Amino acid sequence: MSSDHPRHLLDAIDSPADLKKLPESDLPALAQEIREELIGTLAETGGHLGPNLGVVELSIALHRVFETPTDKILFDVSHQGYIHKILTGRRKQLGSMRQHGGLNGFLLRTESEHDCYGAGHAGTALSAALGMAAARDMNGGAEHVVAVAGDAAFTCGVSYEALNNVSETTKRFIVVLNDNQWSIARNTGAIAEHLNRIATSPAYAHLHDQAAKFVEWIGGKSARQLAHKIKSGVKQIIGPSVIFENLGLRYFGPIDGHDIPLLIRTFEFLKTLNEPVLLHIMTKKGKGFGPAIEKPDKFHGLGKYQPDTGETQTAPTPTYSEIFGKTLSGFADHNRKIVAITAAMPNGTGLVQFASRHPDRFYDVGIAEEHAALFAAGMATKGMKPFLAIYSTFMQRAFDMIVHDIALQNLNVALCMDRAGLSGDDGPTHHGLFDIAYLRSIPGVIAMQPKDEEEFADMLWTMANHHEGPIAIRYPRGAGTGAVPRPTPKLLEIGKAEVLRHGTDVALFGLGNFCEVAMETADLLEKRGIKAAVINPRWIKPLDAGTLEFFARGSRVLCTLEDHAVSGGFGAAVAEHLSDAGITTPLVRVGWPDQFIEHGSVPILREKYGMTAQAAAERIVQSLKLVNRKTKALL
Ligand SMILES: Cc1ncc(C[n+]2csc(CCOP(=O)(O)OP(=O)(O)O)c2C)c(N)n1
Repeated sequence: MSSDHPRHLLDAIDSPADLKKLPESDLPALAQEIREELIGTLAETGGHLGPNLGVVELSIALHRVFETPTDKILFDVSHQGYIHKILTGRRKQLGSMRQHGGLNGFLLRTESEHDCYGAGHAGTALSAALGMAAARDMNGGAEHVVAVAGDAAFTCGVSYEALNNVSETTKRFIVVLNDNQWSIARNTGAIAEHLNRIATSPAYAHLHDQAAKFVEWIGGKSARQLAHKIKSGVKQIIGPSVIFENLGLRYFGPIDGHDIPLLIRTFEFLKTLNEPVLLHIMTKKGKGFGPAIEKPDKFHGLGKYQPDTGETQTAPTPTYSEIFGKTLSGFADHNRKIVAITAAMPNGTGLVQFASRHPDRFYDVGIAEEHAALFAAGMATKGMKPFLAIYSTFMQRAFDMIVHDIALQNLNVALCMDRAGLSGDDGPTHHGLFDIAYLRSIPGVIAMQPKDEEEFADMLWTMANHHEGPIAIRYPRGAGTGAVPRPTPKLLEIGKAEVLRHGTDVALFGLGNFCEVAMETADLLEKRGIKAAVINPRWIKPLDAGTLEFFARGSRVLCTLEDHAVSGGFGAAVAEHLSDAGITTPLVRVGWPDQFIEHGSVPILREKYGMTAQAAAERIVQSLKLVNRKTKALL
């Protein structure tokens, strides 16, 4: 059911002002309509269903009480911002979500004046909101600043860095801790445990009943009393406020995050305070959709599904992530030193099998990439072989740890960058287009990318048997060519490329998943009478200097192709090498241009940005023409 479906209450809402016109008694029914709309539309577009179903009431209450765009509401990660989009005039575009030219799956400052801050990575909301509050105070502004963050955002170190500065920065600041006990998988760590004790406490259940009755009774006249009751009630539970109160925020809650009148009264009260506050609300991820409640991890973010049953189609070919998990788990059967570390992505990185087979050597450290890298470094000093599996885009967080801790101390950490390359519909916050640039400048780091799944397993085996310092691998989202890994993987020679096809006019170096594109390009060139060699470089660092120079000296034009930003990428490494070696063979570099690439399907974006075999062949032909002209001019 899409947004074309008539919905009595929702049809009347095109802005937060419209929401404010509805009688409060209609709001629960509005929440129901929004849930139906989300479940129906996302069944066709895919997206972050579970997190959004959990914040329907919260989003309504926030927009009922606060005035965006004047007031600022920041959503951490912002994957739960769909209702905010619906309520701020974007309902009709909901069906275009995550498609090229349609709504982004996260919040973007360029998409709406109501999106005061964009995000996609976790843990950014509190610090950014605090910056806004400080600037407001400096300017003498009156607006409210509200940061909404999930319980897993509180596994991010940076959230505490923000809290550490709140009391000395501002007096007016509202943090909403949306506690559903789930990250993508179940939330982990001592903080999660602490929050869980509150949620499961019988005193909380009692308090919740009391609060609901209280709201009915006061009819909204004495919100201050209510808030005090909530506050003193919670103290009876376990004194959970201690952590936050000692950091200088007054703690309120926990309250039921699905109780709209209670949320409204509470926000109205919090608005009046002249001190930083943290409101702890309890919500259910996936509320209103049985399959999402049953499997919160699967329904955190997913592709198309059946709106009645939640059924999804499983891909016929295993993904790189699945092969990673299965292969590493197999290696760990025979090598007690192998340890797997993930930062809150056990499913995404394919490590679920490893976790159940080797629970004593599996660590989910929460959304804490910096800590994960340091933790791996520490393990490596004791002779362990940690495999750090993190998406390329999130590994950016750990850059300093890779430089200062892992590489500088030459520690045996295997850096596994999943989702390297274009991530497609998630958009610019999630594309893994910078990892070659940030890794290849670090002394001592070895980096590689496989052309297919068979070579992937060989590379993982090579990593497991490398004991001389950091070694990194990047691999794309989804499946590759479908090449099945051999039963016994092969040890690869570090720094040795693979020549797949010979040709004397042009040499194509197709890195990783772009090896296939290079092959296609060679076919297209062949049809035009141009003979092209195709090389699978395998190694980003060290480059196979011998093979590169051999083809550079023997060809009229060189071409590099990669699923990475063209600046600082593999092609840039080749250009630097050629320049240093005094080789002047023209080089065509195919890579993503020096700009942030929007969201959309991979084929559409490849076409748009000239990342296809046709576009590469055309550029090569033009370059050859130029060479021919120059050659003739010289004769
Ligand atoms: C730095 C970083 N690492 C990992 C992720 C992947 N990720 C997206 S949402 C999410 C879980 C968020 O959980 P929580 O903050 O509790 O919000 P909820 O989805 O439960 O509403 C994770 C791990 C990310 N977005 N950013």
